[in-house]
Amino acid sequence: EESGGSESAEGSGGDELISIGFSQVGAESGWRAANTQSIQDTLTEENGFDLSFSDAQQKQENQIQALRSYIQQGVDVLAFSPVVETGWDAVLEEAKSAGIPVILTDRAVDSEDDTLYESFIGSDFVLEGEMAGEWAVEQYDGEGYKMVELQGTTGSAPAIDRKEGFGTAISGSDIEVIDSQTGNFTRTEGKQVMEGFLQKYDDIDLVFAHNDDMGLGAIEAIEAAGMTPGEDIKIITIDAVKDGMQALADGKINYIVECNPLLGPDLAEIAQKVVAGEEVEKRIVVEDLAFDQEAAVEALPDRQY
Ligand code: GZL
Repeated sequence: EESGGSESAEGSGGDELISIGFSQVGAESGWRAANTQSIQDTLTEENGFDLSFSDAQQKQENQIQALRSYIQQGVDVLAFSPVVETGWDAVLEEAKSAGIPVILTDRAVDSEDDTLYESFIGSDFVLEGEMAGEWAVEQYDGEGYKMVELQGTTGSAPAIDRKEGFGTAISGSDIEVIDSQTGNFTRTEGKQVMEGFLQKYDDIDLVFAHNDDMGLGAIEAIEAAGMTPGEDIKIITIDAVKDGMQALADGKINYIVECNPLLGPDLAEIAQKVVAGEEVEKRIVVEDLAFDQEAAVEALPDRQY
């Protein structure tokens, strides 16, 4: 029978599912795996969605291709996590012309025209960098520490913003950044870059890695060089995924700022509102905690990801 009244919260009335096309960055890190799990576990048929999901292997051209194919399919709504900030205006204009609303999750785009997307759901990466840097200053200022930085994917919002936030926080301290390179958010590349730093410098005191996975790679390199991570060389990372929290509890990392990957529920709620033609907030900031070694031991048993 006809579904009367306004569309139900579970979807656009009755048996009709909301078709959503999602372009994911890739599968580069533990964070990304948890983020993908959250989206796939939430945007299900029983929750009123018909999800089309694609993994772009961290390539922007693959994301643009996926978004174009979803536009062709005529999905009700598009969502994606932009691998880098720039280069999206054309495909976002195409979505707008096709009358298909777009939701950003996790990472931001640099588009001037914010009518190109309905909402951006994600953490405040500058704040994450500041939280990490402020702890470093509290713990290590005044000791002439030399620091190396493992940056995330070049041009990505988290890499740009975490670097900015950390740099601002340590600017009044005597912590000296002696080198900074991208490890592309992966464990393998984090290890390779750290090996290079260890060959180049013999006085590294601190590593700031933009995510746990690169920090875990740095741990492997530090141990292979016969040193003790967390003691000879301190490590601060961002994400707080299970492997990172275990290393923190084991004393191999000194501090982790969380970046919550469980964005599925927020995305589902915003997508339902957008399809129902309701107003949605342009920016939804996900709250992040932070953990030292003691807090990690406490929190580990209950961690969902
Ligand atoms: C942050 C997210 C970053 C994580 C990395 O929201 O975009 O990408 O910090 C992931 O682990 O690869």
